[in-house]
Amino acid sequence: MSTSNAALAAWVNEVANLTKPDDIHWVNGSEAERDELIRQTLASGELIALNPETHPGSYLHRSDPSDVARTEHLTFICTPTEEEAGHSNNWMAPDEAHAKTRSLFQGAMRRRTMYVIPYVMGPVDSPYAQCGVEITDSRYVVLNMRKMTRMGTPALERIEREGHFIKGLHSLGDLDPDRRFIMHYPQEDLIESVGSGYGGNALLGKKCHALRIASYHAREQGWLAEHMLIVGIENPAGETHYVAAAFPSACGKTNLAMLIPPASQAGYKVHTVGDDIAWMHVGEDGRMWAINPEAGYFGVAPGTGRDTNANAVDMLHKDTIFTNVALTSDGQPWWEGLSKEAPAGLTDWRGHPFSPGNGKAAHPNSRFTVSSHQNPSYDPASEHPGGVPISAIIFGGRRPNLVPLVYQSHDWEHGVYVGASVASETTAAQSGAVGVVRRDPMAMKPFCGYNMADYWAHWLNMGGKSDKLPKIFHVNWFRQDEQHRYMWPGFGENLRVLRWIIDRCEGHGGARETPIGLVPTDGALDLQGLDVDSATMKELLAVDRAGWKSEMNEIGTYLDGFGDHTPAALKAQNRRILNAL
Ligand code: OXD
Ligand code: MN
Repeated sequence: MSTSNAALAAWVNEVANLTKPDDIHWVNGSEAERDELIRQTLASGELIALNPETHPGSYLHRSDPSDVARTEHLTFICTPTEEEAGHSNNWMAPDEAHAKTRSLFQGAMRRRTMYVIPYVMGPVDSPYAQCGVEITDSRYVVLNMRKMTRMGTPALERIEREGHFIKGLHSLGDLDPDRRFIMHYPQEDLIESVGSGYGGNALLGKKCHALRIASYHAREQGWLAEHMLIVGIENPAGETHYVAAAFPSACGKTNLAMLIPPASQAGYKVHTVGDDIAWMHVGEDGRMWAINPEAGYFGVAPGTGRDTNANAVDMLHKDTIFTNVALTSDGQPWWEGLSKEAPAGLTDWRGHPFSPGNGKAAHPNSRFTVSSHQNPSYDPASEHPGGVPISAIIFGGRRPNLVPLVYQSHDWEHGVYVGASVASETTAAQSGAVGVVRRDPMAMKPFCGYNMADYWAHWLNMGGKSDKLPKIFHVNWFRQDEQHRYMWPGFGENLRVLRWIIDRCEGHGGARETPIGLVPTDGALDLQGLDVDSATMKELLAVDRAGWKSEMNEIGTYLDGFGDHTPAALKAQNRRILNAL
């Protein structure tokens, strides 16, 4: 196979001349192709077959132990000036970056096959979808891209029709962290990733294309590319509201997207459109419409169990690729949280007999890759070319202290301020220290493809496009008491908070004014049958003025750090709230 698109043919040629693969394979997405890839990866040891009775079509991949998470310090935005990338990104001049990667890609695919993967982010016939081509020497990447994107022949056909595509070049290189780079050239529509096989670094359609490159174009073209789940909540009367929610990595986006209503919320249904990324456009009717550019989930396994996310457990029993989970003696995947006790005879994620003194059985950032069609709560509206209408945008983070369970912004501009000031404890999804509170505006700190402050200005501009935009909220499921116990039960019970949010969007739902925003009045949240005492509830909804003053001062300093680029409107919001406090 090859292509009638001259630019694509020339680029593939150029890459082959540089990387010197033994073979070039154009990925068509067929089942025969998948079967052959699986045969080869089983033979090479890249995949281990799981128990075919309990987990048909499912495999375990053990990555290099130094390659288990996104490496933000090795991720660069390569714009002509450093200012365009902004100080929350790592920047490298395009010439320097090209020179570095050129030497690393030189001959990197010798004795390997080079796979050319045409893919579409979004429903294949959506006007909001975008095409890309990833070239990789990793069969694991090809098999993951099959689940995470719409790829193969239909994607190539769209590229040949439209001509335009984002280029992504990936090689495992030698997996040496000292020779690992994830480079983004937004002005060249190009991504180069070398030295890592980890999802966020290697499945280039996801963070690299659908967030970093797409966010850059979204600003030019007047839409939003966001690190957000999309979920529909259907009430007992059969009306569905969709919300989009941004949380930093490993804060439960997948769980919220697949929420199962608890017994007390009978009659409600939850429909999953996406668990990680939303592309949102203002439609002709003035509402915001969102598509999920992805076709699968690359979810965090630990903590996923029948009591926390039964839909996820149910969707992982076939046709799933697991990465860095533990293995039971009868060939089933296992991770902390799947069951209370670790089964006897477990093999840990490194392939050693599990011993509790030796760390976790599954890596804390171990993952599953699965097609979204396997999710019992999958929403067929995910395939609508025009997307789904969004009623509310929700920001959140992991905040053990201070931040209430939920509050609503006064208006769009205040909502942008709320998004810009999101902070959260770091997790195992990125390499580095875990549990440190850092600012993660709109949960986009690791994913914004240009200057973060210009991104805020773009968000503010979007506010002028319509008076029917979603209302903006902030939630915090992670408040802890003095004994470090979670104060809010979370998971399915979060539906109670989503219902208040939807009530607010419909123009009812009790709320009281506070300097930081609107919080539910007594009785406005449905607490029936909930095991949280009233003192705890009061604390979860309280606004601690002294604590918020220092938070606002910190946010002010943070905003100032972006110099002239920081929109005046955000500084004014900061002053307004400080005065009110
Ligand atoms: C992810 C992440 O994998 O945000 O989605 O790290
Ligand atoms: Mn994510």
